[in-house]
Amino acid sequence: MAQVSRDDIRNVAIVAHVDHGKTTLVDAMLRQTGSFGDHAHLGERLMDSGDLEREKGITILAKNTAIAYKGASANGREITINVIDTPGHADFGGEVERGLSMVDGVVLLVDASEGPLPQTRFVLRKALEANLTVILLVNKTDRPDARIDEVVEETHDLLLGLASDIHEDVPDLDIDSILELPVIYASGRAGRASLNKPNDGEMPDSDDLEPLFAAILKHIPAPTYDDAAPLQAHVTNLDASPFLGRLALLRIFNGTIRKGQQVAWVRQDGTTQNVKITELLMTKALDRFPTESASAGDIVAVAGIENITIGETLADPNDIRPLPMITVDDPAISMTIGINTSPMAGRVKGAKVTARLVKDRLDRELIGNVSLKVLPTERPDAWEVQGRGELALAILVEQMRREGYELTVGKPQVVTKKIDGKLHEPVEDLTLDVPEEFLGPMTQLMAARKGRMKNMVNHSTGWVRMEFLVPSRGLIGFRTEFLTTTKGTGIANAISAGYEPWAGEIVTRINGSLVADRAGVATPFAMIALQERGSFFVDPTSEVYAGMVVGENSRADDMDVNITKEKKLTNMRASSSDEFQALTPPRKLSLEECLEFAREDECVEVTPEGTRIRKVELDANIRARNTSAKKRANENAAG
Ligand SMILES: Nc1nc2c(ncn2[C@@H]2O[C@H](COP(=O)(O)OP(=O)(O)OP(=O)(O)O)[C@@H](O)[C@H]2O)c(=O)[nH]1
Ligand SMILES: [Mg+2]
Repeated sequence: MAQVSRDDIRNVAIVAHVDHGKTTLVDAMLRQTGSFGDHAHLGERLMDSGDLEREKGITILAKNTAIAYKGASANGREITINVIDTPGHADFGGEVERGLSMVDGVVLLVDASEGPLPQTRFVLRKALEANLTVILLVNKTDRPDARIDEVVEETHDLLLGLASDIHEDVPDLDIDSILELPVIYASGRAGRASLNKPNDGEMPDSDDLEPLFAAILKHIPAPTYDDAAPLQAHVTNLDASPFLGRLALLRIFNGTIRKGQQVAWVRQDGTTQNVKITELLMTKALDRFPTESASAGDIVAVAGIENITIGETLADPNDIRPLPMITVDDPAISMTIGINTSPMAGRVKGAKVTARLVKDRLDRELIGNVSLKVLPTERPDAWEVQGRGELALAILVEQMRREGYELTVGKPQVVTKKIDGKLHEPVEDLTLDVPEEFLGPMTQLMAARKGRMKNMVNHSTGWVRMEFLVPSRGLIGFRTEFLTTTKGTGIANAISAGYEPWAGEIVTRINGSLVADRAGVATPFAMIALQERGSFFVDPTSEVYAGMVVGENSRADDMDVNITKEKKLTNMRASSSDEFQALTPPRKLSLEECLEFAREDECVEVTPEGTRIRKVELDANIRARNTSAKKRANENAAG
């Protein structure tokens, strides 16, 4: 039994806060090594291959690519660098945790101007806990507002803080080597990196990324394995191929896996089953190719195991040694997802509307998405779906919408917990970067949402950074208000910070809704007459139903309105184009904005053709009764 290391491979993950430039850097690494091949025409951010990823400009799923490196530091050999590009948005933290289970080290990217932010802390903590080697890459040195020295210092402080935080849990943590971590300065977009620090706002002094490749080869440990151990391969991710069906992405830790071989599949529930490897695939750049065998250190995909899932192990049937299951942090936000129950359900031709179809789709999502949970509700046609954050859940709904589903989606809620018999709720560390002038309004905004200020730094650039501990509940619908208050200039970042005792009532939306009181077609005439009362979400001539939210009231309470009223024909007729001109254009709410807007007694109707906000209870009389009952209950509780 000897530990052997494989010097022809490096497995590394790129981790960072959202938008710090991970995917762009991976592009540049692929470009420099000539790995693009047929994909050169695809343009920027090649790893962001999902439709939603390209549209939103963010990475949602962790993905791997294999770079065949033959540059100067390879000394004439070819070295395979498996790079995992991870998402930076906090809602997809589960993806990062899995990505880390595949690699032996990470490149920690930090934006040369923004510095370390909440997700930097999260990913770095996970990397240190897994005892992975860290290379620091200060990215975007070309930014005119770069402050490279400060950012390096802040990252060192963060490292030191984290190391002392976790050193009890990770006894073999080598704090000295952590603090001597290699630092690289780069502009990922320009494809340049150097060990020499450029001046703030300038390019690194090297023409390409060679210094980064050199650092990866030098500092990221080559995979090691036990040459006498049997096969142990860990399922760290899932993918699908139109020809082969489900693919399981494996990191092989020991032994060899061959095409056609029988292996033992150790399942989540502890049972074991023998399966045959019908297809074995190796990644090269952005494509997968069939291969005959792969061994310890390799990252490969296998096809043909239908229900295989993340965290499971493929092992030697004669000597089964399961690897630990992959655990991720608990979900903090939930919402109900059910069939479309609006009067307009089923209008879209071919839409998927039945409870069975919806449930099957949710179950399928669970297989690939470990940070999600689906629980039953009192209704047979609705489920409680729990996830890391609002965005993660909104993206699931958006994906289902595009696949042709019709749904009713409830307002996002927090997942509470009883700790020592007391109600607790999830809280988040929130970092706000705003121009100084918004300091006052921000403090007010956060106070209303029960945020507690923990720290404030004035970068003396006219901008301040404020850190709050705030209930996750207070952040539902926060983004819109924050952007309005800061006139679109502010940057807000939040990350889960565990559970705290319930903070009491939080009112997040001041204005009530304008609710259609009958079914019909919205007329410009009615809308012009009503537009002083608030703003609309629906177009004139669009169809509405009783109980549908057609706009935002300028007052606090809800108002039932007749938006279908026709002009009396005896009046002088103005041409309808005049009418349209007098009408303020309605606000078009995206799915996420609809979810943010909806109040407790409202929900969102989602169809392949669009989204509508509606009252959960469509009947105005029942709604009025519910409201007065609630009022009485509140008065009684107060009195
Ligand atoms: N100035 C400057 N901008 C850059 C550089 N690298 C990337 N960017 C820009 O930063 C933005 C984010 O880049 P991405 O590569 O998508 O960032 P990411 O870290 O992959 O983002 P997520 O995956 O969503 O976390 C894009 O608008 C890039 O054009 C750089 O070196 N300099
Ligand atoms: Mg990305």
